[in-house]
Amino acid sequence: MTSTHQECPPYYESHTPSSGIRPARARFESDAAELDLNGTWRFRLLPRADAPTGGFEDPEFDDSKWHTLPVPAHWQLHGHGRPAYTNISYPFPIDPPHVPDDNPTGDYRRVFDLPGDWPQGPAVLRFEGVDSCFAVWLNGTRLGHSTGSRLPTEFDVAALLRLRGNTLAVRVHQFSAASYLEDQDMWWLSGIFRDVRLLSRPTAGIDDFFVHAGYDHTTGTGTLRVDTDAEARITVAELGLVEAPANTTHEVGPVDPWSAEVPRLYHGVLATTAERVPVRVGFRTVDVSGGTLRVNGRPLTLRGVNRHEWHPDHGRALDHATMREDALLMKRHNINAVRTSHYPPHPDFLDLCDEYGLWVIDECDLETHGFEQVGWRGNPSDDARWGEAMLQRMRRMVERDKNHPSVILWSLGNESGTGQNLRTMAEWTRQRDPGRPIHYEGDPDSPYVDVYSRMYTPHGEVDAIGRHAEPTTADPANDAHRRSLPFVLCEYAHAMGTGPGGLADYRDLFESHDRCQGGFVWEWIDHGIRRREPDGTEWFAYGGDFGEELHDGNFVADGLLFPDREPSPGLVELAKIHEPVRIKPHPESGTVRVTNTRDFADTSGLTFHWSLTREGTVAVEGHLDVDVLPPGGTTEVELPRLPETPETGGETWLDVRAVLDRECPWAPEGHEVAWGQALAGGAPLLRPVPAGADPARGEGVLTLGPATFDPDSGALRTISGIAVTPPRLDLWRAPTDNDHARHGVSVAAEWRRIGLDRLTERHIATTVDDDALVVRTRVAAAASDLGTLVTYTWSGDADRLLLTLDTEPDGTWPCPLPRLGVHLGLPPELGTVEWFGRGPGEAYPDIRRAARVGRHTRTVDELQTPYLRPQENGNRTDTRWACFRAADGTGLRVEGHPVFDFSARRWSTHALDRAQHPHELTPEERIHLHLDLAHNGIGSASCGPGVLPRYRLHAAPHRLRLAFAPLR
Ligand code: IPT
Repeated sequence: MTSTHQECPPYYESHTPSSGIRPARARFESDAAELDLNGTWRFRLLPRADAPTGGFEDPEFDDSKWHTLPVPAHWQLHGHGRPAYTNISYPFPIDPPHVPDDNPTGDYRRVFDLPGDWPQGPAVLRFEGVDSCFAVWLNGTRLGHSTGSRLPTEFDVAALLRLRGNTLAVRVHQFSAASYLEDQDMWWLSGIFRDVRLLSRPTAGIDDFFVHAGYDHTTGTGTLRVDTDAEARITVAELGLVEAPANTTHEVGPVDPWSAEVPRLYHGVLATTAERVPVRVGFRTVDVSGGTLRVNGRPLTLRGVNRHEWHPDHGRALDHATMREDALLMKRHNINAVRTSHYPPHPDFLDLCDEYGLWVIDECDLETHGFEQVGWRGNPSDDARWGEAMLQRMRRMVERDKNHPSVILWSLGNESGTGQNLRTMAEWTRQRDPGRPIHYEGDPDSPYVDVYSRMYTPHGEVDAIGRHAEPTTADPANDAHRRSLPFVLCEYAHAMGTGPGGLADYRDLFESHDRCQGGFVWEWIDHGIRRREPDGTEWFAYGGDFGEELHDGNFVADGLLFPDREPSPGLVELAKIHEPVRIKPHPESGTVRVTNTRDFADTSGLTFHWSLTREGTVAVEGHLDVDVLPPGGTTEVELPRLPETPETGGETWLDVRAVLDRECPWAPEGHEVAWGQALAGGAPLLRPVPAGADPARGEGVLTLGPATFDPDSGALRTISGIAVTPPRLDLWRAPTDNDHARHGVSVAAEWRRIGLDRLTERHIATTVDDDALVVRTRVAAAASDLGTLVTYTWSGDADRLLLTLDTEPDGTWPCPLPRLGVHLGLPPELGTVEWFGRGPGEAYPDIRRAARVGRHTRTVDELQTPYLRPQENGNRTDTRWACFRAADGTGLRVEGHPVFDFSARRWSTHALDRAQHPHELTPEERIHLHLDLAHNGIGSASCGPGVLPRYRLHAAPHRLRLAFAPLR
């Protein structure tokens, strides 16, 4: 037997990106006929790409035994094969352009009739996205093949169409040569995952067009030019433009410009005798001038997020409602920009950005990150054989999306190293669309881009860049070019698990340097896949949950939204950081300072309310008249005369809120966009530190005020009959993803090394004197000589108990402490917490701006934040007092002297640390209550800088004072 060697590579292992496809063009709707081919298709999954087709492309083929599969969809999310997650690693050997023999291949079939009134003439079959490589047959004839998963592909089909019984057959390979260009940090998911349509293309219709709508900010006038090969005329009635010729620049006089803040669109029609295309025109001019990125002459502040397309049930096959929800959620959280990481989104999303107003960096479907793991050897970006594939990707994105006013920057792709092919992409783009600057982060020399872009840059370095003082590179010419560019953080503040900390500090840098024009938080949404236990319990899977051999665990869960689009505390914080107006009440002078932080919009549409609360209850409130402020404007507004604050009525806070005064396209009337608060006087309702009770020894028990103790160990047993497990020093927390720091310095590893997760307590002495019980211990871990000397001093009066906890480090600690406080156990019925302090959400030293001082109520279960991988969460800070109550209202009140942090959960820190998913956590027969002096900050070291020095909790002598009182 002779072996055959395949000389000519199959199309799915070829550098050639496609065959038989039409040239790229703009995506638009028109009055020409079209047929939606989404819906239920026939489907079978084969294990290899070279599996014989068995004639499935033949219209006579019998597919009645096949499965059905919806289009659009990923087959792995419908029971065929399994999802797999890797970040940087290719899930196959790096052997370009080859892919493994085991290459899941999906065959799709669909039979369709044309509507009776389907017009004669050209017709185009359009796929908006197929992952990763596919070949198409219509009525048995092969049309060609294509790659570029998140890019459209069109085939001419008129010659093959018939009125009835058209058979469309599509073969899709999971892996192909193109997979080397699609190494984005996301699930590997395959199939026809975006829309499929048949489009009639009238002979004298409009194949393509390019709207250029410029705005001259010095005169306030616009120009409009529509380039097209068609004999077309443009009408924008509102501008007095009626059937004006295409390919001519029209001076349209004064216009309202488009911006993300005021997304003014003019509706028009581009028409030939055969076709009418509705167009939406937004007048804006983007440039880089004087070292800043400007739109309509004004420098921008990008308050952005990186958005992958994600739905917990449908993966990257998003429906329109989900896309809209994303846009609305962004607007409602004061986000003004999106980087479409790392591929062009479903085109409808860009329509929504035009409509609601979001600045967009449209990013090409390109990432070759896995080559970094082999020292960038063989990276396609610098290999001429990949030149056409890479350029075609750029061309298909730019042509598809060029008519969106929201798109202000083109991005060449993500993490693809350096090389000539990237330069060629940039050069082609600049020539095709001189109206948009070019972004690419991956080339530190930045020679062919228009903005200097970096990711996860620590605060200190951002500050240096802001001062044009970044370190030099080998090439002075590149340095000079780069220093002339505006700076953008295309990724920062990695929103994985608890956090990200340090957002406010980044914002301060953006505001203090003209060169720093903001950035894009990584990332918008956790890519968790919804799963259900037999009992119906839902949870979200991440890498490794489908048995992948190679995976990156929960690194795919690093979003500001949970997979079900519930905002995480990180998003709530971001909304606060990015408030479009900043409000600073000054109760002492009876004024409020209001600053409009927007770049384009004034403050009309906002209305201001003030309220004075005492101990969290509104005492008086009213409306505040604030003049309309221009962008960047500030005013000092007089408050109405506030009533005197009685010294004893509780702590008094002045809150001022800015809300929408009417419904707007993205939020209802009354939606809060900003707030500020300040202490106006009074003192919290805390009784003075109790004293006076004498400890009394009884039989096997020591009594002090409302409490009983073990007379030997001095361990607390009960408070007013409520059995507790005694408070003990606790220094450990279940490490967050940021503590673990996969891509940074792991403080969690250090905590474990010194044994903070296995502390033991050695009793030193219990002394009882006139009015106090004093217990001294040394807390330390096996195999370590580091320790903490602890003194618990208990005192009280008839119905209150005071704990003064003094700690002193014994030895030299190599790292910050996770937390410092006590852990105690409460009866499980005390499941409702009311507290006065910051809330309602969780807060830590470097992520606490969104937490307001007030009176809040949550159940213990509601205090938990369900990060996809369980970890420290749910801390409440600056607490003056907290009441833990049973259903009948009885319970325990804890007071801070002056304040404390608390968290309460139905499982231990160890259980929290061990669990891989929230649903694995099972309630215990007690509530674990943590009362802390402080926590270490959170930082963003899961990918980026750690906790800034000012937010670290150091081992040092510390004192925490808490009072306990029964609630009857
Ligand atoms: C960087 C990637 O660009 C992005 O896609 C994502 O993976 C992110 O970080 C982390 O979630 S790569 C990083 C290791 C610098």
